[in-house]
Amino acid sequence: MSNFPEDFRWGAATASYQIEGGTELDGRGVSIWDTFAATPGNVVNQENGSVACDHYHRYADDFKLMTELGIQTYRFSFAWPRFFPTGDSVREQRGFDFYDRLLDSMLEHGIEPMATAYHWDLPQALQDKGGWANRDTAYRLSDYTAALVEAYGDRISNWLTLNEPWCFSWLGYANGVHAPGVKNLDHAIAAAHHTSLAHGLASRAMKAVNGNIRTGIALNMTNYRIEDPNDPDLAELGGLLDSHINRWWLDGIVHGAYPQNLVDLYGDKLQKLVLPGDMDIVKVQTDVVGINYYSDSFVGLPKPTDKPMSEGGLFPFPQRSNGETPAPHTDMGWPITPEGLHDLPLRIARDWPEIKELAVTENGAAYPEGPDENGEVVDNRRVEYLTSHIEALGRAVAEGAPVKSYYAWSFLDNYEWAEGYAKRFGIVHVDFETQVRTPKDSAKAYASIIATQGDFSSLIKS
Ligand code: GCO
Repeated sequence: MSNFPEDFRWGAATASYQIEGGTELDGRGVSIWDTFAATPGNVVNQENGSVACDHYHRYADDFKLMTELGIQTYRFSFAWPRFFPTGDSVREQRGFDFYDRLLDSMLEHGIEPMATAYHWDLPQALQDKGGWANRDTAYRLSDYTAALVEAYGDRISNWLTLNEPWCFSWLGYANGVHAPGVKNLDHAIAAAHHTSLAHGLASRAMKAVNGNIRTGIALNMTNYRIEDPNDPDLAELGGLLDSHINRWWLDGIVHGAYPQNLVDLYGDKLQKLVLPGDMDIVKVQTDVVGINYYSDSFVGLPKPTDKPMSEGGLFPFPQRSNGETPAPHTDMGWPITPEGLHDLPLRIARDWPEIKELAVTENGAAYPEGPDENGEVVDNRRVEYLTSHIEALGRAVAEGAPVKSYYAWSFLDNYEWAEGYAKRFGIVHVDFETQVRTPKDSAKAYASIIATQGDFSSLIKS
């Protein structure tokens, strides 16, 4: 018996810079990730997305493989620099034409699109003017997303404005481990506000073009497990972390206000950025919230590695976080905590009941397994990760969490940002020398889950 309703949708997710390649083709402009990857020391083996999975030329075969696995919906992202190479109003028609072909192929294969307008590949020309630390970028994103809906709103119903604004604000502008590699607290706080503004502006601009579409946002979220909730310092830190990762964008969208503990902490660094009327823009009808969930976070005794931001730490507050996390871990060093995908959707439904639909827009694990002597990819740990998380999600759905879809991250092994190609998240193996795709055992397990609508009783071998 499955916990998932008949209309629950099963998908897979990717992102433009991570799979497309073709970064020099058809007038595409330079993105901040091209620049960041070209800077020695930023990315493992100084790898970049110039070829990646060559999806730019192989998308039809990839969609064929998706249909063979029974994948019903595909979360992909548009590359802003293909449409507007310098981030202003100068259009590159070849970019529009490429995604026209890609979308038609997707639809011909019977796959329902979910489009992410921005998945981190900002035109470099905008970064040259400050990027997300510059308020104007929010308005440029709004114009860009309106142009996307004008071109594709007749074929795409489900749109996400931004992917993980926390990541590209704080990893990009606070500790600089992601593009554009800035290390500046003021810029990070500005990016955190301007991305909220961008979602509000873009959501309205997109619906003004086509009122039939649904707009959303994908947020990386987690459950903060505090080792000793009775420890006032840990409780305070857990509250700051929860506001920082989980509440900032959702409180803005739903309540038109940022979490008070961060407003107090940031003080004038934030107040000077928030102009009259901004929070009325930030507060916006959001039809679906995408949850990118990988693992829980543990707030406990300090670790020697905990550093303040001034020494490269990640958070703008006293670093007493991240106690030793329980094993086992994935190849990214993330603890494996499937119950978190039961708890988190229910927490969101409890704390933000105004959000009527949730989607798990990313969930998956990095493991290195490749083809064995028989050409099979036996990735039992990823099979276990996916089945345990989907089983936990099913219980949350049965308990009332309004989750309507699940997207495995990722369909293909791909460019894992600063890790380059060293970390493999795909349910399909990619040989980056030959571009040969090989469905892993996890792809076959996922196909079974889809075929049985997540009925694990039928999957558990008798
Ligand atoms: C993210 C991005 C993905 C990553 C994935 C694994 O969540 O960071 O959306 O592009 O590749 O999450 O880190």
